[in-house]
Amino acid sequence: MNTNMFKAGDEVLAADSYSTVNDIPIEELPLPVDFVWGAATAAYQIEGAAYEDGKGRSIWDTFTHLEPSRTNGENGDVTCDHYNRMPEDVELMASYGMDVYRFSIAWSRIIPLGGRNDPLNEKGIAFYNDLIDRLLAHKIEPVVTLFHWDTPQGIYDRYGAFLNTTEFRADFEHYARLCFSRFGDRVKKWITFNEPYIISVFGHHSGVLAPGRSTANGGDSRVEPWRVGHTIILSHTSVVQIYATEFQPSQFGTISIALNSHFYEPWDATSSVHIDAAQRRLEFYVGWFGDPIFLGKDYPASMRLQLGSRLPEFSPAEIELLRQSVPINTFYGMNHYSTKYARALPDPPAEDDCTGNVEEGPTNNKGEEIGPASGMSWLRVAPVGFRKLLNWVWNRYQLPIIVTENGCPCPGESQMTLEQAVDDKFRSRYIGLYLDAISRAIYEDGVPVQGYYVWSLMDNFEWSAGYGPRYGITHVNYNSLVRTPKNSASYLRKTFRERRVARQE
Ligand code: GBH
Repeated sequence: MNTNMFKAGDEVLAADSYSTVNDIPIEELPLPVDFVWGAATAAYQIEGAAYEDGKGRSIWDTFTHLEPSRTNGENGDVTCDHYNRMPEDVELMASYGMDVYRFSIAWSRIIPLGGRNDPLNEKGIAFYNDLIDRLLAHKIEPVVTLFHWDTPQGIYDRYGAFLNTTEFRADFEHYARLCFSRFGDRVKKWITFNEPYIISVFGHHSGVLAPGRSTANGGDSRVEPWRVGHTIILSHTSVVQIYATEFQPSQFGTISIALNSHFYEPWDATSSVHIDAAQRRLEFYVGWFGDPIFLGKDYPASMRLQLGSRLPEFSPAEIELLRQSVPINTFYGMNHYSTKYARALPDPPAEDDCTGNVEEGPTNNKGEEIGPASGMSWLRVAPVGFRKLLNWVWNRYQLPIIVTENGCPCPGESQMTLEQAVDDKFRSRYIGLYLDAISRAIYEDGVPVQGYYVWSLMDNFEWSAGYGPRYGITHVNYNSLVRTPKNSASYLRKTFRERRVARQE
């Protein structure tokens, strides 16, 4: 089986000659006047205060304290301590000139045990109210993710969380209603789940992320990922229906989901076998969730064909619900970092294959690399693939796209002094190139792209890789917790000031 795709760490410590990206020209092409930019974070990665003010434990509090460690010996108990430093962080965002800020709510901070009959934690609710109010006072639009991986431990202990579709769905509906009713007077953009593919496959197949399940660790990698994905799709659909019927008429907001994917180029561009493999890989990554949610129909045919009865069925009533829910999702949230080559595997797929029987990597049949490596070996600079993914998604789903995450660590950044880290030319170039790809997609291809949220506002706890990789446009000293803006923050401010122009077409 393809082990390559599950390596989470793999930091690149030094730039090799090809890794400088200085050879790829940046054009700083225009973007529409109403294009919005901002930064994204997730609760567990920045908040800390893991046991403060009545917060309940999440599966990440558990996972990061397992022995032997599965998170590089590190945890998010304190991380950036954003929970206690939030006012300072909002000032920082204002100084960057951000239009929007995407953050996630820690479910177990507001419902400590997570379930629909469990007590609420008003102190946790007050924290998010304060954050939202401060953002609005600075004219920064809050974009809220309901779920960014930190399942309440309480519901995992009770019924395995995503493994029990009926129970999870009911608890998620209750949690979402609470968020809409307490925050929805001011929050106008909602994202239900962050990256269902990662929750399903990295959490319940390779076990690299919490809850760390795999065949070797109490799970069953042949079936659990598909069950988890099914639960996410139905829970998302219930919650968008709830929003549309109970809240949208008075709150006037929008709601969708954030799907992540690499783009895939065929390993051999002259062979239909590998061209098909690249397409199939995208269907297994994006179509898995996108087709039911945005097209209101069953999983892609390629998935049904390979997975048969391991892939759960939608009942006729569920298909009808999916179909009715399509128009409620008014944008496509895209998390995207890089592109890979897809090579068709010659043998029939393993029973636990999640890829569409594809091997993926950075090099094609001619030995060409897809692009220079960033600070992570999997994260290659490949803006052409980004433009192609924007087109692929638009062609398939016909929805305006918001880039809800994009960014990278610089090569060697984890080993740098503060002065070196702040001078993050590599990151600015990556961002510049990816913004050019957006401009081309908009003006040359006609793809409606509405916004760009850089990952991330600040260096933070990078899941299984701990505090190694630094994705922030703000440096964080994890001893003093001092924040220092990197030059990419000024680059973003400046480039958006200059390249947003009114154009007569
Ligand atoms: C996002 O996940 C998350 O939403 C965010 O929390 C995280 O901090 C950020 O990206 C940076 O990682 O299979 O070889 O491609 C991105 C999920 C994690 C998927 C890394 C791909 C690389 C291994 N990605 N993973 S590979």
